[in-house]
Amino acid sequence: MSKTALITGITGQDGAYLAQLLLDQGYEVHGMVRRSSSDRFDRIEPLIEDITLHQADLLDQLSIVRLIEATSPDEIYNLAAQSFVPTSFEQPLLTGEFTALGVTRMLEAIRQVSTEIRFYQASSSEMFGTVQETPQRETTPFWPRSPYGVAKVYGHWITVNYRESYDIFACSGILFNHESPLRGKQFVTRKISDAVARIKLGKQEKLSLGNLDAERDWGFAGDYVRAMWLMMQQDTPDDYVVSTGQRHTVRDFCQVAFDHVGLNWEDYVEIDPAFLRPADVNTLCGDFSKAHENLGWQPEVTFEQLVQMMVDTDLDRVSGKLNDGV
Ligand code: NDP
Ligand code: GDR
Repeated sequence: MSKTALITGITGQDGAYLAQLLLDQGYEVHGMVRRSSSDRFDRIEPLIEDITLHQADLLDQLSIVRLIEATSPDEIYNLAAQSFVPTSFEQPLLTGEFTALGVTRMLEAIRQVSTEIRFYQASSSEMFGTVQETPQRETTPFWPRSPYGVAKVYGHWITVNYRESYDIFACSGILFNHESPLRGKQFVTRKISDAVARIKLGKQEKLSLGNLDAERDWGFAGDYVRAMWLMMQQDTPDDYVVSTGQRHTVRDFCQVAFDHVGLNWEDYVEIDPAFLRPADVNTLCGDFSKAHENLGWQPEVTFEQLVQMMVDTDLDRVSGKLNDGV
């Protein structure tokens, strides 16, 4: 019998990749979307006939309970969050409501409807912040550096707590930065790939960035949603780091992206202090050996392939060959 999954945050980058993966596995897929004055379903447009969307909101407990009752999912993937770190400094309370308390609302709804439902929480490498050891693993202490990171620490521990208190199959995936052509344009990787395409095609002159020295462990979103699914198929729930184990700076990303179209990044990139953060995370690098050993998971797409894939897709978009609205 086919399984049923409910994805919160289905309109986001990971939601789109995960929905496709679950459809490919034969799941019935339901997605939670919040009400908006316009439908922003660009990322899931190709799947729209194959999934069912429902209105509910992380801020509204009753709407979540009703949604879970109506869809009777076997698995819930909680991807919805206020996910942009700079916004969390501007709107720390709202970030706490969505990204921290939203997790408790989901878990309470599961307690109320059925503790047989499996739960995945989208935890983040931002929880490591000022890193206490390198590479970071499941046992590395957290030291978050933004209201977003702090909210994710709460979401992580409340997931662990509900697993221990109520015997819920609840997993927390500690995912390091993962990108794709569906990444939002505010995040640095897509900001760069979009700018490279525009500059190459004569539609933009400069690219303004903040901290070029920041190091991230960047992987491909398509690989990372596979790890989420694998966690939910195990006999026992657990927490896993998902990463590539490779570190690159924002400067490296610029270099590979501009090189790909035959341009020198230093001719176009300028620093704008407006993009610096009150506190930044300087370096992140994950050890995914537990995911490799227990789940058989490893990343497939390399850093260079990822950057080139993003630049190529943005070249198609900017030149009008691709009109997906993303
Ligand atoms: P996106 O920002 O692309 O997507 C976030 C999703 O959450 C959107 O679908 C958004 O809906 C939804 N959402 C936000 N607020 C609410 C709300 N109040 N009620 C209902 N839905 C809401 O994020 P990603 O796909 O990149 O990330 C998915 C999850 O994984 C997030 O929790 C993120 O914090 C976490 N994460 C991401 C990493 C990454 O590198 N991408 C790494 C580690 C963790 P709308 O379209 O309406 O805005
Ligand atoms: P991050 O991703 O904060 O790691 O969170 P982001 O791409 O926003 O920043 C990465 C690093 O790049 C530096 N940077 C800039 N960032 C942005 N957005 N814009 C710029 O112009 C710029 N210039 C330099 C930043 O200072 C930072 O150090 C992402 C999100 O997806 C989170 O939801 C997720 O949890 C983590 O990844 C893991």
